[in-house]
Amino acid sequence: MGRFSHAVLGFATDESGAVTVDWVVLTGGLVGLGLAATAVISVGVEYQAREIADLTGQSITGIHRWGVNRIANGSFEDIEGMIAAGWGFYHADGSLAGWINLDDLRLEVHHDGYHGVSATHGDFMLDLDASPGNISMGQVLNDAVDGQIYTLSFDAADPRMNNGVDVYWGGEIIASVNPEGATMQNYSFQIEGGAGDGSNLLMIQGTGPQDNVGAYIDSVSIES
Ligand SMILES: [Ca+2]
Ligand SMILES: [Ca+2]
Repeated sequence: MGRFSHAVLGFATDESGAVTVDWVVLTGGLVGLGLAATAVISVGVEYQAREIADLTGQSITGIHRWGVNRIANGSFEDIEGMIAAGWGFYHADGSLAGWINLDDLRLEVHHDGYHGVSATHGDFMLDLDASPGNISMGQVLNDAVDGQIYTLSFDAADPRMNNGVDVYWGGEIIASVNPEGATMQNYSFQIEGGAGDGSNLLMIQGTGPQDNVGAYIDSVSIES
């Protein structure tokens, strides 16, 4: 359930998997558009829904994606164009598909099984201590809805047991985790759209000794 200045949205998924959208207009702000005070619409009339959503400054396609991971390349499987190394892959300019490199260091994707760590999805995972140094990387959720609660989830392992993972949302630190050992552990947090500085920037940062081996992460997701 998302709260807006003019409307409250209720979403439900029926047994066939189709999404229906119930709109209850709370104020007279939309009456000028000729809408009924209460209207039930379906995905089939998305154009109308988009008009309403635009009034709140939000995209209906963004609001819609319940149960969909909003993080791009959160499993680090997109290695297109990357340079192969014995341990994995990297781009010469340090970049990584889907992610913003926030510290000018190289973002390095490692093979499943490296240092005894198994990726939790696919063939690759990310090392938060690259060559050289602890990295900071992030993604902006451009379509995050103010006040909407999202679930951030990722898996992390630390075979050297001296590294950690700091997580920031909207410029504020929300978690500092210390996985212990080579077995991936799942971490999950609730985050709110527009919280902190309002940037909707997720930032993940490696911590610990800068010795080219850091915590490994995989399966990063943000879902509503
Ligand atoms: Ca993966
Ligand atoms: Ca390290």
